[in-house]
Amino acid sequence: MKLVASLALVAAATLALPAQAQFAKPEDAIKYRQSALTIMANHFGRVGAMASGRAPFDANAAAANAAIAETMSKLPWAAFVEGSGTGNTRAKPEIWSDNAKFKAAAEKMQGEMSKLAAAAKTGNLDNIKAAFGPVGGACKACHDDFRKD
Ligand code: ASC
Repeated sequence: MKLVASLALVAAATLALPAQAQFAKPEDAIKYRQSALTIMANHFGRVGAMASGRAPFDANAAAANAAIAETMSKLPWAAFVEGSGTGNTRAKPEIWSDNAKFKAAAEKMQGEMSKLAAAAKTGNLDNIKAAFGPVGGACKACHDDFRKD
């Protein structure tokens, strides 16, 4: 079916995007990953406000925000290119010297964020509360090891 084929192409192009990300200058890569993480944190924070009761629970908003955070969670990693560890960045050299560990930490966060997005889709606040903490823990673990204070 043509439509299915077209959708598959779009999906493939979208998934291939991060891996193909090209940056003219190290600063561009730094700006890109900081931007992605900023947007992710903003939408993750909106879900957190509901999970903690600081904002009224709105199931549709929670699902939409968690979906955005999940999408954003996939983007920063291709921008940790070699040579982008100095300048306007708190990235630690260990990102590149211990890259397998960094990748594992990044994947852990993405996995927890996907679980949060799935929980938010259920429309059940208790499911969201249960899935929220592990995401924050994964953010923190990576910051502890790979981000300067
Ligand atoms: C957030 C955010 C982070 C993490 C971290 C978790 O909402 O912006 O960087 O959670 O604070 O400890």
